[in-house]
Amino acid sequence: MTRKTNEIIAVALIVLSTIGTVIGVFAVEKFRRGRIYTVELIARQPKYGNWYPKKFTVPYGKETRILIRNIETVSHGFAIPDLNVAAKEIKAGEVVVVKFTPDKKGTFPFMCTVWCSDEHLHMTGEITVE
Ligand SMILES: [Cu+2]
Repeated sequence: MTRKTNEIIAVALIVLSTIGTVIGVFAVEKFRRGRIYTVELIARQPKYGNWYPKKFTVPYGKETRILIRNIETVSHGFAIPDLNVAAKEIKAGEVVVVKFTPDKKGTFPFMCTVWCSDEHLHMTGEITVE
């Protein structure tokens, strides 16, 4: 083989392995995303609308993440005591992600854990695992 042919083969191998890597990364990412169940939750004081949604369902045994978006000017918190899930303080304007795998079926309360207003104790909702 000539030197030129060797160079062409080398370049072809580099191009193929690069394409293969890129396709592989996308495939793994798609698979990973498909495996995680995502819920988006908005946090508001009860007088401004409360949790939205106030009730939601997640699949039993599947890795779940909840994106909690605080669209207010006060801090909120988040906890599902029955499932051992809690978020740190969610400051105004922040998004906090909690990840867990529901290991119990049923309907459980979730609530705000930071004193946000005089209606704080009404800032509750329900999560169903089925
Ligand atoms: Cu609160």
